[in-house]
Amino acid sequence: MTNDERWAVAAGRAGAFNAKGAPLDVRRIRADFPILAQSVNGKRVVFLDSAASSQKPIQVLQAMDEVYRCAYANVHRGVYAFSEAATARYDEARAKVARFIGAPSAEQIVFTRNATEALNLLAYSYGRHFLRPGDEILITELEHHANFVPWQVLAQERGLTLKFIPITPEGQLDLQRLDERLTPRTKLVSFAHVSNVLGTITDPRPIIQRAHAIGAKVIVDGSQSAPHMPVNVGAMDCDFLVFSGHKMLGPTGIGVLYGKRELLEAMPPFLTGGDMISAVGFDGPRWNEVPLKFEAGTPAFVEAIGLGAAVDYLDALGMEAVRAHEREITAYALERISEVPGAKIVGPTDPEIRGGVVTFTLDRVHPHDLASLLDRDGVAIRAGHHCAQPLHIRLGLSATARASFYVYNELHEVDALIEAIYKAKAALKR
Ligand code: C6P
Repeated sequence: MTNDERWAVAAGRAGAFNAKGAPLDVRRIRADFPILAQSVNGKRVVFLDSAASSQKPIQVLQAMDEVYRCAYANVHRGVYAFSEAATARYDEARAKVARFIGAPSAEQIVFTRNATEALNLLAYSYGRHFLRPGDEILITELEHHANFVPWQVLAQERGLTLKFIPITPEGQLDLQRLDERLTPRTKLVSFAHVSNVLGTITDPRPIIQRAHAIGAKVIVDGSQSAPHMPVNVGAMDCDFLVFSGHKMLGPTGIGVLYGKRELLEAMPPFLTGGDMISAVGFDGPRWNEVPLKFEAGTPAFVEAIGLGAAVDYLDALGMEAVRAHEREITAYALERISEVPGAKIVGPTDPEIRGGVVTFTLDRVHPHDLASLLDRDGVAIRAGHHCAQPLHIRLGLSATARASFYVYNELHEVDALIEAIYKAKAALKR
């Protein structure tokens, strides 16, 4: 096999596939994830924490392994074969990500370390350059800390006002209150497309339209949507979209910032150094073109190539099918968990407006105790505030338990979760 043929296999072209509109073939998918065959405490692992970070298929592992074995050299620097091959694959990964989210061009995809870094980049570069004392930033009560703290810091530093769209008792954004929260001083609106705690799917379009009508720019945090459903930046008309590779079958250390070209071009760099300049003299630097202006230093190009393979994998499954699968498993989990005495679902109970995240509390059982007891049965869930403490304050809860699903989860894993919950209740005499 030539290197190029190996590459074609590794890049996922020979991986899982799905006829358009067909349901996911989960058994076949699971065969691509070696880790799912592992045992934990003598039990076959039931991995229900993909909202924190997903598992990786062999196609992604092979794509990265292949670069290290066959085409590894620093990108954008060498004029020799390895460097040119690595650069071509890095550029190809950028183009795949652009296509995946419907971006008009690959240059509008900036690779970052993760969604958190992308949001910090926006706060530093866009926020510090374009916002003035007295301006307002509008976020929501359900944001992850990554879409909360950078704006709190910026607001304190620059004399800005941070405002919040409240949530309804059902756990949706209260859009009745949007118009009163949007004022002529609102310059930036930033919100999660899907909540990592409530699972709530927010239709971004009405918020974006109303924000644009008063001249504000809009950031969509796609960390919990881009991995799980079709996301199209053109249809949304958002100004920026951020997400992380590690939640969508890709490796850690690679994230994405999409931006409208004119905004990216107008923004100053975030980090400075090599690669992000076009020239440096003793009198000062000149910035490189976007997106390289925002990618200082040697980028995580092997990870970007891994993300490209993850995008191939998801594309082959079809994002409609991914969403349909998660809707089905979420509906089943909502139903089964609600039947457990003392269990309360946190967030919307309608799977149509809920991503593949089911958060709950169990009467007189601390979520951490529950998660530890479930682990004895090989069931991995997350417990805590899920980096959304303000939301938990608003809900009057210190911690919650969360099961989250992805392409490799099966309905019977929800049964395993329920069985383990009953065992935990019995062990705690609840
Ligand atoms: N949520 C969870 O278990 P990073 O850490 O940068 O890859 O992603 C940050 C982030 C931003 N927005 C949302 C909506 C998120 O859910 C996350 C990450 C994980 O819920 C880890 S705390």
